[in-house]
Amino acid sequence: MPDSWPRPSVPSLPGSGSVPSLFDTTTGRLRPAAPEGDLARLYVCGITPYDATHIGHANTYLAFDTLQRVWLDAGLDVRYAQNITDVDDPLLERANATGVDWRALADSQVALFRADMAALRLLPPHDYVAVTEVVDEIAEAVGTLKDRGLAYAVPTADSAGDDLYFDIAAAERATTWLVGSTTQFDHGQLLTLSAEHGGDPDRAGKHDPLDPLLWRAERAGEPAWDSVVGRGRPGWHIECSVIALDRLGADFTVQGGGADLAFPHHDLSAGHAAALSGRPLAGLYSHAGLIAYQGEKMSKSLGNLVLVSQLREQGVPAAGIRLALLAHRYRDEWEWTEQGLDDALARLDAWRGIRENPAGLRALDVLTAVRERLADDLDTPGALSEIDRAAASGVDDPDLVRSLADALLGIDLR
Ligand code: 5CA
Ligand code: ZN
Repeated sequence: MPDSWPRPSVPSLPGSGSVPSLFDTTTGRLRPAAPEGDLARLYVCGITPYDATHIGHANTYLAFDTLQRVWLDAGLDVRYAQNITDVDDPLLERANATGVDWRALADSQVALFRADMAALRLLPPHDYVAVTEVVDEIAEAVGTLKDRGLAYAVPTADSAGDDLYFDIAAAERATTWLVGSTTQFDHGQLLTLSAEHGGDPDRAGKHDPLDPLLWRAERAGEPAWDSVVGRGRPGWHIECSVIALDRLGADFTVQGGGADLAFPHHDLSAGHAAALSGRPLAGLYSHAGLIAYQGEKMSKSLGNLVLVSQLREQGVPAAGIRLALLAHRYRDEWEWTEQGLDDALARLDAWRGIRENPAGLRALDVLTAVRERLADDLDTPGALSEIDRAAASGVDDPDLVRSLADALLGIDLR
């Protein structure tokens, strides 16, 4: 398993906070993000390492960092798993286009990502799993689906083997999962989203246009592994189902990622997991809003990127980057601007200057207010405004405010 990154310290605070409510993509409502026992289990989809961490990625990982901090403050234990999609079409295309070996490209970008995550003081996953480490497990899962009649072969023109697809209709008969059921989308939207996010609704020979690829038979010039389902490489959704089931078990607490993953990725991962385990993948599906820049969604494919590493090289403190992101509700969609960063740096200065004032706010009241805000669907803008008020008026115990900013928001003011 690749190393994740060093764990930042999390100060303990007096008393405890509440288990938060989160917006649930399945129902379109707020629901308690509560485990059955004392262990909250979280899976957040990791990067496809062909370009370094941009502000959109940072926002998504920060959302689920905040969730973990709130869980820890509520007295829960947390088990957190994240994957690395280190073999997939966009990575291989970028490697080919730039003449770099795909493994070297992935290694360099994962190293940069880890350095960015550490600098941003994001809590590291306990399980950080690259797809190339678990190809055998994924192939075995695909074989199981095939044995159960939930996968079928589609012949390929240009290779010896067959591609394997997930049979959505058969899986719907065999489980309680229905395609799209973890989302609010209608069937037409599912088709559009499938085509936009790695699916191939027009591929001939499929039973249903939405059926996703489970295993891609070897093509000339592409990496491939020998396996129980032939020589090839894993499809996308099955990687996360298998890693999550293996590391967290079925029906874990929260499945997280950016809003672009709600369909097809998380929904079809849930379908695969239901077909493999007979249980739901997760209790709650949570999605962070997509960050735009220069009028369009920030994306590696469009190239309109603000990289965390560039900001760090320019000397922007990581706490300033965090505050620029935390000034927005995690699931809002918004555009990154220089002004937003300047405002965050001014706020960081104000917080660093918080003074002791026996006649000012009580730090314990600030803590209570921040906890209430965060328990309400991670309302970080609300939490920030509570600390703004404390910084403006002074508090009886500035150390407690510094500790709560660190523990709950990951902002180091010392
Ligand atoms: N490897 C897959 C997930 S298994 C993947 O989507 N990789 S990624 O590198 O494209 O994205 C990593 C994470 O960042 C995903 O959760 C994705 O939803 C999120 N993300 C990508 N672009 C943005 C953006 N502009 N704003 C917010 N989050 C984003
Ligand atoms: Zn994923």
